[in-house]
Amino acid sequence: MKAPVHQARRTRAHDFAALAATVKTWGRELGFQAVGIADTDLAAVEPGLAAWLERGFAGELNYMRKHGAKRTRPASLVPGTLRVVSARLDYRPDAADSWSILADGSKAFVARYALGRDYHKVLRGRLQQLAGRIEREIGEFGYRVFTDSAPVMEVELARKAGLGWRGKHTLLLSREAGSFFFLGEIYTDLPLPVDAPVGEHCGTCAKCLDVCPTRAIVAPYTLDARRCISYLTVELKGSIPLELRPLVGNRVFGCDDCQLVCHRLRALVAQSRRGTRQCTQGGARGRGAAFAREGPFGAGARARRLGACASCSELSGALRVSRSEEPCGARRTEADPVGKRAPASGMCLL
Ligand code: B12
Ligand code: SF4
Ligand code: SF4
Repeated sequence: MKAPVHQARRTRAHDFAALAATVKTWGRELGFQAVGIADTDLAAVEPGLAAWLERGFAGELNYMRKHGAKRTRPASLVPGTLRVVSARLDYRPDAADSWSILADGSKAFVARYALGRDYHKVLRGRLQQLAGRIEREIGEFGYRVFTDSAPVMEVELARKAGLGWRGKHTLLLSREAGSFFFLGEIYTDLPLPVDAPVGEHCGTCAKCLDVCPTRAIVAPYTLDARRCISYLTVELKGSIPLELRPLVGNRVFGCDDCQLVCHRLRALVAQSRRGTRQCTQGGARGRGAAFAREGPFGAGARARRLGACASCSELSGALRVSRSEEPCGARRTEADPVGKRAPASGMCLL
């Protein structure tokens, strides 16, 4: 991968509008469901990010406080960046059983995003291939690829690139996929034409705020990460605060409640159930299968190490589960993934 963006040596003038269209076609060929292009002006969200940090909503997410203005000024992170090519990769749509797993105390719920391969590697690989195709077409150019791997405002950039609108749960939503997708991007010095944002469709709905077990969405578009079960079960290094434990329930890795309740996702799940949902990944097992079948590692593998079956989220027989109101004292270490999950879920996995 090219390190800093440098001035491209382009031997001929390019039709950047045609190139943008070609990049989107290649993106689809590489398995992305949508690709859009944004400029780098994030001035409108800078005050919101600063306020979020100031209110302490980042909790122990120290990486959110580092890097100064690099997060909101792409050219400070990668000098020369003019445009951001933003890409959407859908993950498993088979959310139909989620509520029944959540309601069954003998099962452990793993957020749907964690059931496939490590998305960082999958997206990065595909974005790198996309950049490689551009390079073969136009010659050397400046770029870097990212996915959840650097100080990048991914959701806002994707919104600007027309990939969807911001839901009140703060995630990006699209008509086709709800919010069950990952985002990744290519920072580039190519002056590609930008896409227009799409309209927002939340209206007066507030279901995601109401359903959140820990009331982490403290206002529309504002999340207190310290209360979010995703933070508590995936990011937090210490024990989960006692008062939040009963609310975490059997969610052992991440949380999807605010997405599952959303009418956009529910519509897609219903289509999936009826078999009328069109496969967008070309796999015989339906949308999401291509992503899932690439092999187990990353978050999915971490979940499996806990004894949670990737496809049904049932606890394996190897683990006996007992409920514990008290902190079990287990601490996260790389060598002891079970111990590290136990306090998170409020369950003692002995
Ligand atoms: C930190 C982080 C978290 C934290 C905090 C989440 C958060 N909402 O901030 C925690 C650990 C809780 C988390 C959880 C999850 N995450 Co996360 N996370 C990130 C990360 C690394 C940074 C997000 C960030 O910048 N937060 C800071 C806040 C301040 O930013 P913001 O939400 O954009 O805030 C703006 C809005 O509030 C806006 N705003 C304020 N008022 C208003 C009003 C209106 C009208 C509007 C429109 C906007 C607006 O202004 C603010 C400032 O810009 C991104 C990857 C990345 N580099 O971007 C992934 C990312 C957002 N996460 C992702 C995922 C999948 C999840 C989970 C679904 C995982 C799970 N199932 O458990 C949950 C969802 C929880 C939720 N409801 O957000 C995906 C989301 C994809 C998508 N469809 O949008 C991302 C993009 C990773 C990726 N590459 O795919 N995550
Ligand atoms: S992921 Fe769960 S805990 Fe976090 S905001 Fe959504 S519903 Fe609330
Ligand atoms: S549940 Fe309602 S408010 Fe929340 S993201 Fe979906 S449409 Fe928007």
